[in-house]
Amino acid sequence: MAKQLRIGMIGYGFMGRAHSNGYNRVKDFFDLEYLPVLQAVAARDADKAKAFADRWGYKRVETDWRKLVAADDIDAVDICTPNNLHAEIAIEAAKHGKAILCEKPLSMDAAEGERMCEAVEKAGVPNIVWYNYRRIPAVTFAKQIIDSGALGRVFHYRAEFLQDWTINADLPQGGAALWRLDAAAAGSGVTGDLLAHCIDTALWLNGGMSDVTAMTETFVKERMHQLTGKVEKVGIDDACSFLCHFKNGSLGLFESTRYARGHKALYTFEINGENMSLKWDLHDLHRLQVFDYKDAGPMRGWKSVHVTDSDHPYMDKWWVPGLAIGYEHSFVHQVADFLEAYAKKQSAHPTFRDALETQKVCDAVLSSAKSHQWVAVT
Ligand code: NAI
Ligand code: SOE
Repeated sequence: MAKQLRIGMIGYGFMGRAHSNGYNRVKDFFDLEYLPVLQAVAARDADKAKAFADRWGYKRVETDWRKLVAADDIDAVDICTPNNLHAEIAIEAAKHGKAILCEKPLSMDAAEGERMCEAVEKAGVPNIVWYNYRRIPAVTFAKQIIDSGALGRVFHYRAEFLQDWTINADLPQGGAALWRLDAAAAGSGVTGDLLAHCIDTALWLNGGMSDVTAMTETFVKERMHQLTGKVEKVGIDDACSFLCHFKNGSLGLFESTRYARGHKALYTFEINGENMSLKWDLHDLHRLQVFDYKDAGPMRGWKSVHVTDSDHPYMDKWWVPGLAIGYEHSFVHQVADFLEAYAKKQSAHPTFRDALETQKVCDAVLSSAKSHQWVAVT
């Protein structure tokens, strides 16, 4: 009989659903000492929270997250709220000795993130941040290849995350669904929302960055604010591009925007080493493109590896070789890895401390865009 980890979830939007699906599915596919129990969900609207709880199988609801993080029947708190609430909830949950799974970005800025790290480390509670793209099998496979040393010296890393959903100048900012356009709720625009994913993956695959130079743009400068009813200045970055030096001597190039007409969620990365290059694209997420310099002769070329065989990361848990899985499985994998570490009283990666490194890069990027100078990542 598996031991129980009773989950208290805060927020029932997009990520509330993705995580709940992860908790529900994990028991069917992974053999684990601990299994999640959907104990309670907290949200301000009692009826909506109840409807969510009934649909996904939560036992009860709270309308005040403070009650949820203090409750005796909760072992782990899952933070699925807009970014401006992550720190307050996490610090309170740590005081109550709860394990914490927090959505990305960790915090509004690095100073706030540092306080979150100190809180979980002082309390000694397992913690993780939902940078879920790490756990798409083709991305984890890229990590294994890079760690094996097969690339040799790395020269370049480039990544982009492109969307197009805010081009309409009549779109309001703030409030439900549109909090991402409100700097007070989101912290920043594409830098913290989209580039944070690219940065997390890059730091994981290619190590730390030493400095950055960036430019940002806010194409629509004023929008109606849904909460105040007034037209207000837009404080977020709509687009951001930056260059960086990695500590291993390689050069980085990153771009993100919500103004790339036609692109909904094009996350791609590429890494070029002296012996091998790897390329990945979220739209074709089960494939890893590999160029191996060892494949000399007229047949050399890019290989498209279908990362669906049982010797590929996580794939032995799913279907027969050749059958693909999708976006939602990255959350199932993250739950499984979290639970496995939890059983050993450890944290799975990325921990709050790991995610703070991404926050430091975001801060440096935003500071460079303002000053038009190279900024050290400290
Ligand atoms: P959403 O807008 O769909 O849901 C946010 C939820 O938070 C809503 O249920 C809202 O009612 C609730 N909420 C807001 N204020 C609250 C309060 N004071 N008390 C309790 N609940 C409150 O947002 P979404 O897309 O689920 O984003 C949530 C977080 O997840 C954000 O930090 C975002 O950056 C992150 N995210 C991460 C993704 C990933 O790929 N890992 C994908 C999408 C979002
Ligand atoms: C924004 O549209 C968004 O949902 C981000 O918030 C997520 O982090 C990203 O994974 C997909 O796009």
